[in-house]
Amino acid sequence: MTNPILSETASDLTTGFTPHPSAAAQRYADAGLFPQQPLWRVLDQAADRTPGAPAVTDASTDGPRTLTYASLREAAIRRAAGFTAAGLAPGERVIVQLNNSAEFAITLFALLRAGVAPVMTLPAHRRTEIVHLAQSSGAVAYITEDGRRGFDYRDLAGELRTTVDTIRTVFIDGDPGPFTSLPESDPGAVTLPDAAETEPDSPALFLISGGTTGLPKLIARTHNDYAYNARRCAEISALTDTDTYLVALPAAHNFPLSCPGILGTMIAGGHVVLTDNPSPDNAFDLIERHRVTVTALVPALAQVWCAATEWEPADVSSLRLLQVGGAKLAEPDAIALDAALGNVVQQVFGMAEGLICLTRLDDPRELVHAVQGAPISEFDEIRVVDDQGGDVADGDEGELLVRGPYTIRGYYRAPDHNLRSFTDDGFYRSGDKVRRLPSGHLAVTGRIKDTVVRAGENVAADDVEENLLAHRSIRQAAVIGLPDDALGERICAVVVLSHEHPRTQALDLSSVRSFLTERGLASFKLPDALTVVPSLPLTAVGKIDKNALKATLATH
Ligand code: OOB
Repeated sequence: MTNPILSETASDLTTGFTPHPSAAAQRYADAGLFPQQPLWRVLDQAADRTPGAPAVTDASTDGPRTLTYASLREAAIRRAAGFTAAGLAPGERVIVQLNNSAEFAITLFALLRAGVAPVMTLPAHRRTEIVHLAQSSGAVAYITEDGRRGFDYRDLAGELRTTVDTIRTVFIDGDPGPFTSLPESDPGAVTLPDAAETEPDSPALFLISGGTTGLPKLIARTHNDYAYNARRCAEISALTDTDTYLVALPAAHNFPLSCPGILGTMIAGGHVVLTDNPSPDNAFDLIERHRVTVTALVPALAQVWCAATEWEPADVSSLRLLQVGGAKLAEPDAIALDAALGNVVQQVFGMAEGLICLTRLDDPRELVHAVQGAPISEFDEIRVVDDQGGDVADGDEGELLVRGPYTIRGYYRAPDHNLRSFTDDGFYRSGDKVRRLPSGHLAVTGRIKDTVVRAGENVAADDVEENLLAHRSIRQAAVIGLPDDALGERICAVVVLSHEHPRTQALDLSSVRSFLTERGLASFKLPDALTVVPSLPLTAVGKIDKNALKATLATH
């Protein structure tokens, strides 16, 4: 099957890539924001500075394996030579789908060294997403692993090869079956690209859009913008070579990859520990064993960690920064985390498309609990607009639009989406509803399109959710609209009970409605149905997946 979007020049990396307009690019470059080097140099420079320092520890296997910066660089160069000898050429795209491991780091840097652009898919992606991403990127190879962890990616590889005809090679970490093992070659036997051959404003890698509607889109991040993203996050989080960062979320996601994540930790010369098991019993042990200082979680996992501090015996006092982002961290949860772990929370509001907001280390704790952060760059241009596109006053709610040095000007090879997702003057329409404080901090209040249209009234899901979360018995809440003959849509509240709720008692709709009424919620916003579930479905990175919920509940 060939992709009709792709033209004859589809093999070219920059076909379908939207760079910054030249005036903006010049302004960013003149300000010295960008390193003007291939992203590969992040590892190369750390290996020059501190060759013997630990770079990555793979805690995903039974016997942990540590690579120093020098040995990681050497392994990456040998693998880059292997990929080149196997026929991968500079500018080509490959799909990478690996679990958190040292192989992930070696492979990522190997591809960057070989000038090949990885498409950073997540382990939870399946056939629909992988086929779509391979087609839209024109990928020539698929790099994944065997069936060690309950899912056999070699089956997916077989389907991919028969469906997408650009895929020439499949490389497997582990038992390759009918495919090829991850390669290694003598770098003397091949020609790897020179730093000077890399255009630093061209795509270094592709992230996947996190949206839960439709198929994911490709986000091209350049050598310059991605290094800048990682460096600013590392500076704001005050990372140094004494820090150890635990990768507990899927490593290919922007948050643990570059905010500051793996790349930011390496820019600072620190140590990266990777695990694919973020459960508190495993993660707390790793924090104790490796004296982990920084890690990043989504709110659902952070809640689990917070509860586990009550019974897990491991000493986690080395942790100085617990970054939480990807979805809204409720204020009571932020307060509880700070209390349980000692004022370690940093809120992170970010997107693969670019903009990253962080709370600052010296922000008052009350502010850290209440807002999702402030932009990391003085060059980030933020607008908060009403539905006519006019700017709202500070403190008022509106849609967040953003433009800046590390925010894309267009999705890769998606002209139709770009017409909708970007303004004429190049602002990205995030779809997020925010309030901006005079200090520049942003509080995220919801998604602009996340509404239930009930009997002609528009009800914002987040409004009802926030009020539900104030109920002692409710730990998590998702409000969705379900088709209804009489109302158009009916409001369905799906909740997870808190530990404070008496086990023997049901939570009933009428008592929840009375509770919400007492809080002052308008009667047309009250849920028509209440469903109690043991847990909510999550996306590939661990955000509440409302589409999955709607699909399950609509069939009931
Ligand atoms: C991160 O990136 P994506 O691309 O998976 O998702 C971006 C979207 C945002 O537009 C927003 O809707 C939501 O996820 N989001 C948050 C949030 N952080 C992200 N909503 C509320 N509060 C937050 N703190 O999710 C991502 C990328 C880099 C760093 C952190 C998260």
